[in-house]
Amino acid sequence: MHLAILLPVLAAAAVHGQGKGLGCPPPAPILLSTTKSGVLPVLPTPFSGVETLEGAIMEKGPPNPDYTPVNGPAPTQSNPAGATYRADLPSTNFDDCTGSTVTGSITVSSSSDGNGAAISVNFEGLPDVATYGPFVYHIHDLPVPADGDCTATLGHLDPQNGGEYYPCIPSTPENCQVGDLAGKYGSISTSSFSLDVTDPFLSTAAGNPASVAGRSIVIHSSNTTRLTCANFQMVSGGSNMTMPNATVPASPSASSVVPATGVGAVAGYSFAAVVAGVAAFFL
Ligand SMILES: *[C@@H]1O[C@H](CO)[C@@H](O)[C@H](O)[C@H]1NC(C)=O
Ligand SMILES: *[C@@H]1O[C@H](CO)[C@@H](O)[C@H](O)[C@H]1NC(C)=O
Ligand SMILES: *[C@@H]1O[C@H](CO)[C@@H](O)[C@H](O)[C@H]1NC(C)=O
Ligand SMILES: [Cu+2]
Repeated sequence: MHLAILLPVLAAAAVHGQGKGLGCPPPAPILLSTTKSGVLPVLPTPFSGVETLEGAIMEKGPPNPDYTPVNGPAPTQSNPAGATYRADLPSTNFDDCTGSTVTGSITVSSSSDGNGAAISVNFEGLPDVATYGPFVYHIHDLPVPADGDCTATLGHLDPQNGGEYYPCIPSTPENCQVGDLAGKYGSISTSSFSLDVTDPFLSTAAGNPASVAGRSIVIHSSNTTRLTCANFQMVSGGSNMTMPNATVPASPSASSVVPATGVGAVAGYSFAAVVAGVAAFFL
């Protein structure tokens, strides 16, 4: 069932590499009318489908304080001392339709007392806010492959399977997608952006489903187009691998996603592909 949704998206992703930049122009929106793990795990009522762009829901539903993720609220994490990961944005945008190259980095470290992770964000060169913003950014499930295709990172890090239809409510961050940093800490409305915050739910331990190890960061324009992306790489005290002992869930989505993205061929990251089966696809 998921394959039927996936194929047109992948076809669009292949075609949209032919513009000015790798991801420019972006593909047309696609209607999503069934459940989709990590994006729309539960259908709202009434429901007539939602439009998605590069896998993400373009217009979210109304805030729903009663909604909790399918796997429950996110647990807090005790993180190993000294583990640090950093994602450095590349020198070219995936999508340079905006004419502005986003640069900078995001660092995620075990907090000094081990409770949660310290996040430090420094982005510059964001495009014109009035035209393209506000910008959102997330930790995505899979790493960026060697060709720089940000759509291959699939969806948000979402081990609790909350999906993205109901927007993150910052006062109840345990019910947000773990990787939805913009949802929890605010979207970006300036050309330069810095943030230092401690997130209780993000892990720096390899093998933890909420870990940053082996993941990526993606920055989007306001309509969810993926502007740029980068892999989290181990700086100290951790492991570049994620979910080394995960088992592939017996769902058709997992078997269709893994070979289709080709991520399994990226050395050192192949285990990350199994996460697609338990968490999100695309966005
Ligand atoms: C989304 O925004 C991008 C610029 O970031 C633009 O090129 C594209 O046409 C927009 N797509 C839609 C469907 O509005
Ligand atoms: C993690 O992987 C990246 C990319 O392959 C590499 O640049 C980095 O040195 C690795 N870190 C460690 C500590 O092995
Ligand atoms: C992963 O598997 C290896 C070997 O099969 C085992 O030694 C190790 O304890 C496992 N790690 C976890 C976190 O389950
Ligand atoms: Cu994202």
